[in-house]
Amino acid sequence: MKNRVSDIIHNAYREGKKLFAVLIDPEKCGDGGLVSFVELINEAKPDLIFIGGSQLKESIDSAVVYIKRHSTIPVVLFIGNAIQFSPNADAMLFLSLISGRNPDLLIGQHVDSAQSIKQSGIETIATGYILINGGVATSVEKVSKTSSLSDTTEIVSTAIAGEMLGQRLLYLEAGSGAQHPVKRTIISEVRANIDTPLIVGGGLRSTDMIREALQAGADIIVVGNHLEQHPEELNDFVKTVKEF
Ligand code: 1GP
Repeated sequence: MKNRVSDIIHNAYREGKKLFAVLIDPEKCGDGGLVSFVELINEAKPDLIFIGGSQLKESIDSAVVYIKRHSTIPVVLFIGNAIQFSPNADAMLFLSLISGRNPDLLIGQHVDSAQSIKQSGIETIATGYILINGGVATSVEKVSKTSSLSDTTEIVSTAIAGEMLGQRLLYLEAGSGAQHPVKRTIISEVRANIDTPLIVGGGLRSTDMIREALQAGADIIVVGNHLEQHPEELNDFVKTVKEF
């Protein structure tokens, strides 16, 4: 079953099929919230479940195990530090924060955790993570001690460099709870210059915003914050992506 999530993503990309990933932050959800949210997820059937948080300082293994027991949707670690790691997810976005110049987040933490991640057998997907200015200083910026990018040329150059370095996915991130999502012009400029699946997330709060990101060239849409507050909208969000 190795590389299953990567295959799902790259096959969809080749076929021009867009994907929806719901983001779960176990810290914000709590046990009761997780139980009801997983029920909604099983009804709406998003393509992927991303799980993790930028602040959390403990393993998310129990949440991963719970989801794996109660859902067949692939679970992908999207974690802000090695402490959150769980070997029971289907895959892990192996993130390199290529918009920043913090060596620890470009290669340092990767070296420290490489052997234990390899031993766990989890599928890793090299992902170039690019923070884009979303109108507010996000927790990722604070935790990573890096700044987000605003200049389109710099963003495009960063994405091209990431692709040339072999990143299998590129993630344009406006930050959780961003005031405004990644601009359409930025998505389309990046799309025009790379041939790698493009994840877009941060501040997406409506089906119109999702449609706009897809039209601009996003391949995978990630929504967390808004669905924590309005879980009943999950079905519409998933439908918007599936019907695109
Ligand atoms: C954050 O891109 C994700 O890492 C999703 O952002 O929580 O704002 O949907 P939101």
